[in-house]
Amino acid sequence: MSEEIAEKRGFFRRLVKGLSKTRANIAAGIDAIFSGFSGIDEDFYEEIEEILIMGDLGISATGAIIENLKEQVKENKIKEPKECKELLLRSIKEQMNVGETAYRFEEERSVVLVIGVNGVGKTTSVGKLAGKLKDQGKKVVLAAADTFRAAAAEQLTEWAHRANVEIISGQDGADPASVIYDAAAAARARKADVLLCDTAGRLHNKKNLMEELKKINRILEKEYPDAFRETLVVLDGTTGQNALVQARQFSEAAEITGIILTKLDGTAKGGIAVAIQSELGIPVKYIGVGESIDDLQKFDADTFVNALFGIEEEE
Ligand SMILES: Nc1nc2c(ncn2[C@@H]2O[C@H](COP(=O)(O)OP(=O)(O)O)[C@@H](O)[C@H]2O)c(=O)[nH]1
Ligand SMILES: [Mg+2]
Repeated sequence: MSEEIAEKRGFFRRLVKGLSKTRANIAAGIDAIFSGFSGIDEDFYEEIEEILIMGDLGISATGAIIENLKEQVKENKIKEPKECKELLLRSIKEQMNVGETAYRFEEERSVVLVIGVNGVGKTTSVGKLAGKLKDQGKKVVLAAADTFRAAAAEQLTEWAHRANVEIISGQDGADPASVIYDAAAAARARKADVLLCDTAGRLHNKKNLMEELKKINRILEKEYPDAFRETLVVLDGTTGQNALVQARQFSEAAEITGIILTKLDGTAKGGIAVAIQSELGIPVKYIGVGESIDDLQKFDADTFVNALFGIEEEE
C-alpha cells in the first residue's frame, strides 16, 4: 500500500469516526425507511425528507434532493425502496456540486485571510493549516491580526511554535490593519510562500465588518500586490443552520473563496456541509475533525457523503 493511499484511508477512517453522531442521525433513519417500506409512495418520500431536514441538510437542498430522487426513480422504473439508496446518495452528491474546488493558494505565493465569528475555530484552523503547509515544505508566515482579544496573539504564537513557522503580531488593541501591514512586509522580506492571517471575529455590524475588511484588503493590495488572494470563512459545524446564516452574512460583506467547516467531530449536525454547498455554492475547502494539528482535512463531497452513510471507499 502506497503512503498516499494509507494516508487517504486514515483520513477517511477519522472522518467516519468524527461523523458518527451525524451518521446515527441520518444513515440509521434512512436505512430504517428503506427496509421498513415495501413500496415507493408519497409517505416514503416524506419520511426521507424529514430525516434529511432533521440532519441539517436544509429545506431547500432537501427539496431539490427529493425532486431529483423522484425523477431518477421514475426514469429507472425503480420499484423497490432498497434500490433507492444508491440514487439518493447520488442525488445528494449532485446537489453539492460546486465545480472543481481549487487550492491554487497552496501552489502560488499567496495570502489567506481567515474570517468568522468568535469561537468558531479560526485561530485553531490557521494553526492546523500552517502545519499542513509547512509539512509540504512551504515557507509560512502567520499574522496575528486578532488584536481585539488579549489572549489571541498568545494562542496563535503557540500554534506557530507547534507548526514551526514564523509569526508577526502587534500590541493588544493595535489596529489589525497595522499588523497586516507588518506581516506583508515580513512575508515579502522572507520570500514566504503563504501568509496566513488570523482575524478577530466581529460580525456585530455588517458595515463595520465590511469597512475593516476593505481596509485590510487595501493594505494587502498595496503592500503585497503579487500575492494570490484567498478569503476563507470559518463556520462551526455544531451550530447547524446558524452556520448557514453566518456564511450568508459574510458572503454579503466580502468576496469569499471558500469555507472551513470545523468541529465535525462529535456533532450530529454535519449535514450542514450539504446545505452550505448546495444553497450558497461556496466550496467547503477544509473540515476540522478535532483539536490537534493533524485534524484538518481537505473536503471532498463524494467522500463526505460516503462517510455520512458509512460506505467504505474503494482505493
Ligand atoms: N473538537 C473540535 N474542536 C475545535 C475544532 N476547531 C476548533 N476547535 C476548538 O474550538 C475552540 C475555539 O477555537 P478558536 O480557534 O480559538 O476559535 P476563534 O475564536 O474563531 O479563533 C477551541 O477550544 C478549539 O480547540 C475542531 O475541528 N474540532
Ligand atoms: Mg481566534
